[in-house]
Amino acid sequence: MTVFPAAHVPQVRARRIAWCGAHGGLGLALVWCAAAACQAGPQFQDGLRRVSGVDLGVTYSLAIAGDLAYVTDNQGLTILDIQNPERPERRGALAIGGASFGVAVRGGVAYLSSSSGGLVVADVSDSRNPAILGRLDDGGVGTRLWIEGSYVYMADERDGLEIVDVSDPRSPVKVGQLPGGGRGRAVVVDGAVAFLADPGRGVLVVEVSDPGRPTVVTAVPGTSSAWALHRHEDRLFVGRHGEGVAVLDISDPVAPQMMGSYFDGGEAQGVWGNGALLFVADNEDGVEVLDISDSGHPTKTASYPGARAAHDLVSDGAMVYVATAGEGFLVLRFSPEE
Ligand SMILES: [Ca+2]
Ligand SMILES: [Ca+2]
Repeated sequence: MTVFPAAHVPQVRARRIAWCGAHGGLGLALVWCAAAACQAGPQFQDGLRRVSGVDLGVTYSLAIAGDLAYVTDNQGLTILDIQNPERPERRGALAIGGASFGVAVRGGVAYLSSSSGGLVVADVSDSRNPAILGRLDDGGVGTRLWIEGSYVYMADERDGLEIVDVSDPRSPVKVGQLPGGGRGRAVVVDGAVAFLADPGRGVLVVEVSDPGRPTVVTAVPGTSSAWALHRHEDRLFVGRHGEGVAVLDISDPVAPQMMGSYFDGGEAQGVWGNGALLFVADNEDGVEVLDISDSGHPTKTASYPGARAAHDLVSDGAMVYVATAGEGFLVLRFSPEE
């Protein structure tokens, strides 16, 4: 649910585009994919640099839309203007009566999970004055979520996966829940299939063609401790808490195949990948960047331990926006030529 403005494309990227030729049309992420494919030998050197930060205390998750970052914390939501990444500015904040561990934003509306187990729908069209439109409280611990069509798919530490009809934002209605619950931490939806990260059972493939009856199809072997998810094209990136990251081939979404994995300590709580790079919010290890141009053999290419207690991140392949417990919101820049 993340959109990046073209203004965030760094100069180094422009040089690589010229070198490799045109690969436009499918977004910024493909540019890095193409750039990596054009080079031989070692592709990246350690090049993560701190750009700026905003001390928000403990932050948990984030979404980027346009020039704004939506960051969740112990009070709920803080909105930052990141048009100038070197000087993020606070816009507004929204207290929801507790912490929020996940956020998605679409069309001036923010969907926030609540640590008390429900969903909060907020009008953020005026970023200086966000306001709650509606909420659903059903217990559990809401974590990360995904919006698709009229539904929010929310992972829940008690209820597994919940599907909420938000066609009326003032009155969200839960229409489906995983039978038996589960420990949901993150969810990605791809058509009729949802991938749910459950640290107890691993990545669950859930059939969601009938939102009223989500059904587990399979659990992917080797993904126990699954905590974080990000999808790019036919690959699903999995952060495994205390077990590193895994790359899955989901070209057949109901039968994911393990392509490769990497672990050198840390607790991968947030992941963001494209064709060539995988950014990891590795909790006490900070932020790490893996070269995944060979998905079968990920290798670490950069790290920034200073992003202490990194919980989640979003990137466009160059700018990296991080929710941490150590310093709040951080902006890093990945420049592999440095
Ligand atoms: Ca719940
Ligand atoms: Ca690590």
